[in-house]
Amino acid sequence: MWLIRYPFPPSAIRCESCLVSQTLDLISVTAIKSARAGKLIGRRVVWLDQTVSTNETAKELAGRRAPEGTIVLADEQSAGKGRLGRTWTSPPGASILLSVVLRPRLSILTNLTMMASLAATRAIEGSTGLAASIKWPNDVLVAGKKVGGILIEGQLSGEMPRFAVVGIGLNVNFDVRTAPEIPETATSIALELKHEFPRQALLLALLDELEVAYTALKAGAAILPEWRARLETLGRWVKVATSVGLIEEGRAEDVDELGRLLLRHADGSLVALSEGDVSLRY
Ligand code: BT5
Repeated sequence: MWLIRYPFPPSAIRCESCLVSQTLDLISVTAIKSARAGKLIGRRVVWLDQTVSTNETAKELAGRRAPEGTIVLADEQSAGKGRLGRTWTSPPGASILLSVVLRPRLSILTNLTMMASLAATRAIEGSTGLAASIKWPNDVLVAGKKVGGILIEGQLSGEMPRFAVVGIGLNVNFDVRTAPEIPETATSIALELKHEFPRQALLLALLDELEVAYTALKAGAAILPEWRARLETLGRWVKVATSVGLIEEGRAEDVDELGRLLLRHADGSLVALSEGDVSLRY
């Protein structure tokens, strides 16, 4: 199948339509499997050259009793998903597209975005040396720009979670400037480093950090303080657009144990928001 590819760096061979198999930055499934031996995250590895969305594949597998820790990885998504029906853009072979099947207890379900964004920022810093931060609730930032996003989906059985899928997309060797649908507030690891970076190294670091953060979360260890410290949103005057069409404006004062944003309105009243899109004012 012929596909549009966004080359990086722009000065490199320009190829408007390349075969996926010509992708240079390969991920080795064998190396991932051996690195994850004996671990929870990645105990089963599903690699797909192409899929609709790794989250969709992971949900399907989870519904068919895939064990906790199963990971789904793809080189390309034909309909990558953001929150609220939005699209996640990724050219073939240039991004990390990962979904993890988890079976968390109810009490930690709302902390999964916190856990995943913390793991992603730690992995970026540890493997690339770039400083990374978080824009509440689910944006992973480098140099103040969006380098990745988190999408948590799941299914409940009565009140109990049947499974959760943690979807993580990271722009690695993606020249986001070539994709008109992506806002100017986006970046990639390669753009920030000014050279290409092996996806494999970042992916292995990410799986390690997910293991550490999820183990801590399950054990009841506090991951909130570090997540809070990485939130660039706090202390700023923000506007939050919620999915039900409300606009809340005020100072992003703090976050609570559930990961909700505590917003102080100009009249002094406080509201706890569990979701929304933040625009930073100042
Ligand atoms: C997110 O949604 O940021 C969650 C993205 C999750 C993607 C992963 S990839 C693996 C797994 N499988 C999936 O199908 N999804 C997950 P949200 O906060 O709603 O942001 C979406 C918005 O970000 C879009 O409407 C665009 O404005 C912008 N956007 C789209 N692609 C982008 C990219 N590659 N980099 C930066 N911004 C992007």
